[in-house]
Amino acid sequence: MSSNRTFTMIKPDAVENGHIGAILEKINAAGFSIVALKYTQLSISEAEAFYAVHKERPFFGDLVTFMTRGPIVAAILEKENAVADFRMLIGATNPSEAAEGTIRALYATSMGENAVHGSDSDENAAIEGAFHFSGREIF
Ligand code: 3AN
Repeated sequence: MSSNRTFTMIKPDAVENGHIGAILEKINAAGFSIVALKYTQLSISEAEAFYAVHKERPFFGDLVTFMTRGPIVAAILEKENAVADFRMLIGATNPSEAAEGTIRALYATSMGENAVHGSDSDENAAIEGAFHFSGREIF
């Protein structure tokens, strides 16, 4: 995957609260194209693998429980400077620190339940996209 792509998930809290459509709308309005899209649910072992980098953190168990409690939307997004621009669009990890108008300011409820994921580097965008999508699911 080239550096003009990033990976996102609309997390179980935002799905439960009916925000899939509004979040996809904001993503498109910000100039991102959707090149892969899937409605799915992570198993416990999949969530543990996806978030393996956090496995020593005190919130790891809660994070895995949260991310597996219901369906998510996974997507690969394309835009120039995708990783950095998408991090700007979603806002800070803690929604109380997220800038006005960002997806987390609008739809996140807490630090743990923060509505969306966005890759933090080109390398992780490629790894995370490949975790969720096969080559024939990416356009
Ligand atoms: P981001 O999603 O902004 O890249 P990361 O990668 O540091 O943030 O954390 C991954 C996920 O772990 C967050 N989206 C959030 O759901 C959860 N998380 C991070 N830090 C905390 C924390 N201090 N307490 C609870 N959950 C957290």
